[in-house]
Amino acid sequence: MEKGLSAKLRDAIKRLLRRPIVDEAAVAEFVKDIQKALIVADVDVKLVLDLSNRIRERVLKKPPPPGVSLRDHVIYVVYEELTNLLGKDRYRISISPGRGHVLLLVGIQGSGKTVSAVKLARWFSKRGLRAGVVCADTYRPGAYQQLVQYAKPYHIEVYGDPTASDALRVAKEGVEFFRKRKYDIIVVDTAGRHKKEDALMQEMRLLYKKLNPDCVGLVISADMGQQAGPLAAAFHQIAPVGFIILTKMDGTAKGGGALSAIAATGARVAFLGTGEKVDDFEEFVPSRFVARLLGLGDLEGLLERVKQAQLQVTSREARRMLRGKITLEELVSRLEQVRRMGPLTKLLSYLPGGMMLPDEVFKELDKLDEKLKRWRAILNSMTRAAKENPRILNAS
Ligand SMILES: Nc1nc2c(ncn2[C@@H]2O[C@H](COP(=O)(O)OP(=O)(O)OP(=O)(O)O)[C@@H](O)[C@H]2O)c(=O)[nH]1
Ligand SMILES: [Mg+2]
Repeated sequence: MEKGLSAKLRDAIKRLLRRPIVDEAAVAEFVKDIQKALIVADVDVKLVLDLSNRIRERVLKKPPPPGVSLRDHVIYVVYEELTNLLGKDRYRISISPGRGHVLLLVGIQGSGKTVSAVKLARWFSKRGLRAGVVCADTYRPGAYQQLVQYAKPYHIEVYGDPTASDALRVAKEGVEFFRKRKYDIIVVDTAGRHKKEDALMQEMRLLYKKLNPDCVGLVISADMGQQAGPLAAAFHQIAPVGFIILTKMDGTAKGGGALSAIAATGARVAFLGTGEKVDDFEEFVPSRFVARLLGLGDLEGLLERVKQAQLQVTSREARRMLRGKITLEELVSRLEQVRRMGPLTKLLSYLPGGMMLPDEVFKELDKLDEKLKRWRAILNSMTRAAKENPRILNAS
């Protein structure tokens, strides 16, 4: 996904990391590399210029936080700024199980609505919810058969009437059908329409008003690039768009342009289509997406792990540490708490620039993991008195 953009951004980072010193000129060069990568990915030039100004400003005007190298600081700033550019927050659909939550999918012809309707139903059913799909496309010949073909292998139920010409009627019947059966999610697939096709846009307005869906999902193909922004805005005027599914992220270098243009309108991309198969579908989490683009591992995952490891220090321990009276037992258990977050080498790969460190660092850390295990074994075999005061070991 976004292979072109990702490769270019990673190359820029590698070039920065290879430099013996990171100074103003190196930062300028790095920012230029990033600009080129984003412009090729069809991100709006003004957005790119704003972003590069902010990166330069943040990196050169303020020193990095204590303990962070300028190199890592630059990469972290780029990570944050790109995350803001591509969407900032994630979107989560809130669902009350058993209520028959209606998601109305709309979009232009060929954007990927029909396959995305099934992808979405499959995504929810993998999470333990019952999801069905209604075919409310009464224009496209074979629309119902197409839905069934996608849905059948995954045992997803489809409601439709291939002979119907009234989209609203079929949509209503479909919702009723699934609600009676206590489904959690009802995805409604509709006909493709263009913002200039008045009659079809009116039909969409009617569907929105009379069907009263819980949420409208707009399906946009990533190859629209920057055009995705105005398109999202045009649909939003007719039916308030709750979330966007950006499809065909696998087949275009313009995904960055589409994501940034949508983010600039304030709309939210919730899912990405990443291939033709029903399982080629993922939630869009901007921070995770950008971390992956930059090859930084999963920063959110790291924060989560830190929380899980619950690095808590009791007040007694804190006092002893301050007095320099920390016992071997306490020292090893502190190290073990850090260790609980995962192997030390894995932890390092979560940090900006972590994967780019020389191999020797990883080898040393592996050894540290080993040492920690050995220390624990030795400690367990020691008496309490020896642990509290290791000097008595020498005396014996
Ligand atoms: N590679 C790739 N192809 C996709 C993706 N999503 C949809 N497609 C393809 O795009 C084409 C159109 O998909 P449909 O789901 O029929 O699109 P639609 O919006 O329902 O089309 P209409 O009903 O005619 O408006 C199909 O060939 C899909 O396989 C995706 O994420 N990646
Ligand atoms: Mg369709």
